[in-house]
Amino acid sequence: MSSVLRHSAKFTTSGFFSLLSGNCSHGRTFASPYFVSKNRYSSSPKIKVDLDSNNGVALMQFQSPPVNSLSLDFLTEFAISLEKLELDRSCKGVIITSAQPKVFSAGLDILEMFQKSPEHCAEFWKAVQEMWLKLYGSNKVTIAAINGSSPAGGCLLAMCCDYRIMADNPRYSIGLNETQLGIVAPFWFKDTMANTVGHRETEKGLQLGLLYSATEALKIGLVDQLVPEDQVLSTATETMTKWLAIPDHARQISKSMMRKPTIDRLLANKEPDIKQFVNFITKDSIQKSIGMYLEMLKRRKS
Ligand code: CO8
Repeated sequence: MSSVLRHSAKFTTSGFFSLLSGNCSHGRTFASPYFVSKNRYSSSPKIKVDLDSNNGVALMQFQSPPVNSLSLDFLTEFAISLEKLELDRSCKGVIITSAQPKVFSAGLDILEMFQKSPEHCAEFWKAVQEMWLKLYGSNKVTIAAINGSSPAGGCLLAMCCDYRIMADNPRYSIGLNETQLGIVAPFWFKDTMANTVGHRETEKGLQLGLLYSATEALKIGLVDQLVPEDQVLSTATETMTKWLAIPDHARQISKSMMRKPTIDRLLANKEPDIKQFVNFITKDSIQKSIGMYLEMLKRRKS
């Protein structure tokens, strides 16, 4: 299944670029007997997508136990789902949330970077790049409904959205904690964070690998709003209505104006970025750090 998905996924970066070129086509939706106004857009093993035909809002729910880690299969499904929505004119906005308790996403699947061949690491990193290019460059209004912890790649994913609503729960944290694993967030993770919270907070957050509590995240602007856990999704829906009230072309062009220079930087450096990742991640010392981190995760559990 995953190899089929991988082969069918010849991605182009849509979003802003299709807006500029006017290249847009209709996607197909599939009626579900379980939803009156919602179409079960897709229900792949790891991500469920429902599109509400009344308001054009898609709900993308991560359902990859135990912690929605971003494996190669997950990233491939994510890119395909988002591409389908991107090409569907009836879809106006996407709310991203988790169907797993306590975790929005644990970030990149560490096992994809541990004791793997350079070829595998390269393929994995390309999928991470595609996830970021598609989500950060999406023409749709994107809202992260963060109903659990969201470290590292999970934080990146949330930062790619236009607006972030987080559950007001002291047990949840969010941030780019890569240095705690002995690894370094690449320049486009750093750029995304700097674009979200500014240079100084990014400098501190990245060096110390800070995971912020929900309250701290709100204070530095890493999330836009905290609400009780049971209101995360309803608040996301209300917020979406406000964003969708803005004329779409004006909003899209404004978004593009803000994000395109950052996107262009990765587009111009995709291959060197992959090479750099592979060289770095396959080093013995880095593999040792990752191994120790995995051990720590297991020990913490017991
Ligand atoms: N990848 C793979 N497996 C994971 C991950 C992950 N990111 N996170 C957790 N798991 C596994 C655990 O090892 C555990 O496995 P097992 O059941 O076999 O022991 C299982 O998932 C459940 O984990 P927990 O018991 O810890 O679940 P909790 O609900 O208690 O906690 C958390 C959930 C808070 C998400 C916690 O699991 C956690 O902190 N995980 C680590 C998150 C993390 O540090 N992620 C960083 C990933 S690196 C990244 O995203 C960017 C890398 C950029 C690379 C740049 C290189 C150049």
